[in-house]
Amino acid sequence: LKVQAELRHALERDELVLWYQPKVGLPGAEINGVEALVRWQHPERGLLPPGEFLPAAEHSGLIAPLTEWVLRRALDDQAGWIATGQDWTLSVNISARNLESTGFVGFVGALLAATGARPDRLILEVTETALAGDVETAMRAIKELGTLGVGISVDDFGTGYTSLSHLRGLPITEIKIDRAFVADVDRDPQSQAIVRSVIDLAHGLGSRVTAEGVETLEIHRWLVEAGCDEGQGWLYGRPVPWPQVAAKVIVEP
Ligand code: G
Ligand code: G
Ligand code: MN
Ligand code: NA
Repeated sequence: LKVQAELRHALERDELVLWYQPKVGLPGAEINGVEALVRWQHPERGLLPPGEFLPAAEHSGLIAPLTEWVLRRALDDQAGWIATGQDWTLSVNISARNLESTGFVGFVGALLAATGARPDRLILEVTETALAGDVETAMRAIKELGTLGVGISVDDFGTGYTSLSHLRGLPITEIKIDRAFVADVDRDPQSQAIVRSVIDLAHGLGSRVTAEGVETLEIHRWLVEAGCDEGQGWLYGRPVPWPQVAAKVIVEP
């Protein structure tokens, strides 16, 4: 309860901050886009990671204003980097609760119209578990978001409980392979089989595929060889405030 009251104040006092992590094209690792990752600059406890306050936000109804704050701020930052000539896509994580709330799609549409942001440069990341709750409502919202022209990404793919049948008919533009499978993909035959099939599945559905948690050059090389489209992870760049976003470019013979 204390954290809820504090979080309400945090939203009013603008204590949340967004950091961005690069998403890079393979094989060269040029920046294709960035993912916004929220933090809370708490007056006493310092910079808090999302795991410390997102669950409370989701249980208290504060996730709606929080996601709205994130989308507004992130689109504003994106306008800043577009002004400096960086045509990066913007990925924003949304919660299952957002998809269940009636005003959400309308909010996104109105915000795009008000800011003039290009819908096809915005990607909304939905975790697989978002499709495991009120599936009908979530699927309807995702279809409506697709109609707005925004990209839809399935985050942490492979760890949730989604039936593959839920993917059918959804306007999915990207699948992100969970870092649990990526961490040892250069060494473990089972991870290799799983990652290869997700790459195949994504391409078969006409989507792009992104590997999360790329930490080493060996993993990067394996993903390039396997035909993965994009990577994200500490090898290329950690989350940072947007003016500092840069990626380690990989040049191989
Ligand atoms: O940045 P970090 O690795 O601590 O993120 C931890 C988790 O928090 C990730 O799974 C990420 O998807 C989630 N997350 C980060 N920012 C946001 C946000 O703005 N909204 C939502 N709903 N989840 C977020
Ligand atoms: O679930 P989601 O993809 O939204 O989570 C993003 C989270 O993953 C962020 O909190 C980010 O800090 C973390 N992350 C990003 N790259 C790496 C990485 O290479 N290794 C590890 N262990 N975590 C990462
Ligand atoms: Mn994500
Ligand atoms: Na993820």
